[in-house]
Amino acid sequence: TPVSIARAIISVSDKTGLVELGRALAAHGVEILSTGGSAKALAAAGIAVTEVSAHTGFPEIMDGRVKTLHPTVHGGILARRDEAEHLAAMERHAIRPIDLVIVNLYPFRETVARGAAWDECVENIDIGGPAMIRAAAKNHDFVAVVTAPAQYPALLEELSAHGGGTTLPLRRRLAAEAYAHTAAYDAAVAGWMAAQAGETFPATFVAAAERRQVLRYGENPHQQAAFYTTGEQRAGVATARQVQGKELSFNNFNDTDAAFELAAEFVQPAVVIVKHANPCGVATGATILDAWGRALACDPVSAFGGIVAINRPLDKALVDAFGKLFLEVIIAPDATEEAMAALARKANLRLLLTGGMPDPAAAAMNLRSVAGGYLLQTRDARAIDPAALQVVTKRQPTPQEMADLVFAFTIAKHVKSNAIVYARDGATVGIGAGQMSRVDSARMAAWKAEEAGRIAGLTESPAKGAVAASDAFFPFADGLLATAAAGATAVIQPGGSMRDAEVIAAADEAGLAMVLTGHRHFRH
Ligand code: 93A
Repeated sequence: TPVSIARAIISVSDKTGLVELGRALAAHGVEILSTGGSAKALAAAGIAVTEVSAHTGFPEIMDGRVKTLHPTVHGGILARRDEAEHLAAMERHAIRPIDLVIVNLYPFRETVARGAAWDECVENIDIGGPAMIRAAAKNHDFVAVVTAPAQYPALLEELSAHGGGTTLPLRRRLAAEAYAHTAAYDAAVAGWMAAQAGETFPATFVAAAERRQVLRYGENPHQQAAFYTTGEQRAGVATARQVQGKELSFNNFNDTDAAFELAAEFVQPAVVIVKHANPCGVATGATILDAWGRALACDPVSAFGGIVAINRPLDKALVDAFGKLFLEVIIAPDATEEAMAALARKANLRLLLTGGMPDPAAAAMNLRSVAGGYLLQTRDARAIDPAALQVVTKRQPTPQEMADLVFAFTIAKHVKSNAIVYARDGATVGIGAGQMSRVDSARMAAWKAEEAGRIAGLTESPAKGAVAASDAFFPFADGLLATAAAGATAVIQPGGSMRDAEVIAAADEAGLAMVLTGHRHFRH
């Protein structure tokens, strides 16, 4: 049988939907207790409300640090209504039951995010709120707890359906959500404090992430999956608005992230086509339409069912250029009305708009799991430093080759290792990804280029006259020679192998220009 609500406590920082909620509760005959600001907002809307200080007979003290931390409040929340001793204690201490707790916490994360000073961040660590939330969640047999305006509709529906009462299944669900909420809140505080103390890797790692969406399945249909977001405002899959299309799958999230992060590396208009988290075509150009044609030409076969990321607003010309090609997701900072109208015809195609591009140099964490643990590292935010580039061959790269080398190496950073990327005139012409041997990647990329050339009806491989990038050094000359055999004229790689001298000599002998970056980009 539903538990009816005689009394509720409302103490909310986010006052969205507060008045409507208060009205609905009042209509169900609920007595409302509330703290300073919340009480003021309710009273201003003409809703009958009792200040918590009046209820407890104890004032809010210490600038509000102590306002609900009182046995009259916590006893009212925690008392078991089926325990004679608890009921007697309530009687003895004039504690009246509180059957509904509506609390949302001081905006700690938001305060940190806007760059507030230490003291202000600390002041925004909520103590009384989590105490009430945790107490109510513990006593979910009798008490319902709500922590966000997004939960108000479900609560009000429940009250309407059950004569002003709440049912145990809902209270249990809310209790679980409440503990997840306070845990994520404390994790954010812990992470911030560790960061302030200069600790990148605190002794205990806690991820402050909240479930956004349960996905239909994981990487495979027999796996279950969900998407969790950290609240970080980085433009991308977590913050994007989905304008149209089917729900994103686990693989879609992963691939779209890979595509957009790569698109964000370029200043010029750029198009990235991704399959299985690897780019299969990337190009920059005067316009995204120009870039599209050349990105697609790199590997038109793999582009089928691909994810497309661009770093400029999607326009109708590009939508038209997609033609009948089957794509899974498009992610862009924005889109014109015309483009959206044209894309609407492909009802299943997902369109994500992010409102901007993420900073490729931003610091962030990268997490993956292994049996029995997690590996945590700072994200690969490194870019080529033009001043650090070192030409080590007799032949100097031409300015066009140099531009293409930088372009190709930037892409190699986003290709699973071992990665070899051939590029020409701001477009990839062959990508070799994820091979166990670097020579195989070089050969694979050359073969891909040849195939694309054949499809385009060319008489020679597009790799001929292109440049090549390697994500890590060549341990032997064979990988380098494979790029020369494919027709590359210039190569970029980190350098640092024991056999650098041998590799440089081979480059000279093959007439290649070679540039060392001094840093590598493994990606596994
Ligand atoms: O400073 S607190 O940790 N001490 C408390 O006793 C307390 N009780 C509720 N913060 C406390 N709260 C928080 O106040 C709530 O979690 C809510 O975020 C906020 C609502 O304050 P007001 O109603 O004055 O706007």
